[in-house]
Amino acid sequence: YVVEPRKVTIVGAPLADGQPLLGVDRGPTFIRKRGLVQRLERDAWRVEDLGDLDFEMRSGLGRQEDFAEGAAHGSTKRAKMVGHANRILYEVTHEHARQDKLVLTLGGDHSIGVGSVAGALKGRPETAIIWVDAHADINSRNTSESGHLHGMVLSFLMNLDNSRNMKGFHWLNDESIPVLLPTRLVYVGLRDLDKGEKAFIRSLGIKAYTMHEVDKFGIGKIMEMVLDHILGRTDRPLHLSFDIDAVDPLYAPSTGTRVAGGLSYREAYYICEEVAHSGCLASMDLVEVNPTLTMAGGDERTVDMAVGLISSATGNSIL
Ligand code: 5AB
Ligand code: MN
Ligand code: MN
Ligand code: MN
Repeated sequence: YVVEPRKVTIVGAPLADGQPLLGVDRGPTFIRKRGLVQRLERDAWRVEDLGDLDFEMRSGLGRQEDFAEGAAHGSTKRAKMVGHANRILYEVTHEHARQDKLVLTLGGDHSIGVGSVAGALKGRPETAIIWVDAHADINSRNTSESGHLHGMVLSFLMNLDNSRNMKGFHWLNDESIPVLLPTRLVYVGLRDLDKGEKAFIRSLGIKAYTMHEVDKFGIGKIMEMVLDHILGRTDRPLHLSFDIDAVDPLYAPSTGTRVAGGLSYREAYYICEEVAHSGCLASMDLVEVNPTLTMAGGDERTVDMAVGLISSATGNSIL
């Protein structure tokens, strides 16, 4: 599968409402500032940067109230806002996917994956997803303990527990947006799952390469198995959804949900290099970079890692 020769669309999705911490909405700005466009142009991409989408919505409730301790306990937080923003993102990503471009979405928290993947699936229905993350992000409103939408992305895309009927997400009930099939998804880097998430992954038979398998087989073998599982001999479009918290906090500390024991610096790059090597990358998200969570200069390292990973996934090879 090949996108129109070396045309990439960049879209900033400055959303923070899928989780409690402010700052992740500034991810796209920081990633651009560290030279993303220049890197892509240097690698012979024709870049169209759409800038950041405007997600403003007048709603009665402020986010502080929604995320306050005990507020609306056990319920999904800011569904209207997150659903609304994702609808806007979906319209844009779908349009550019349809035009056969490589579509690059900069988060924002991972809840923006609803719109970016829905756009990819509508524009290119054969799309398969590689989800690189410490977390599985497959909670439904029935299983989520936090109510944070950045941990519920795949339940919308797969319509688990009838998620598409949640307020804010009705737009997903459109026959032209294919429901994501369990066989079209593969995880890499998992190490922090909720009980309900484990049950979904087991019962749906989703291929999941956790950190245990990365340790056991090594990242070289893992990527062979990943690409074999979702591509096999076919040549279908790949969507890479890369949550920076998949990377060990040693190398990418500026993110809201850090989990120790993650991908090494080289393992993270290797994943992106192999995706590039497949020749099938059609869309990508880089999410959860929160440059305002600074610890010992962490923000620069994290943002530079984000830029580097995008650069590798889009074909910048070492030699
Ligand atoms: B991220 C947790 N499973 O549902 C939940 O960062 C964490 O997009 C979700 O991967 C982490 O709140 C979401 C505990
Ligand atoms: Mn995630
Ligand atoms: Mn995560
Ligand atoms: Mn996170």
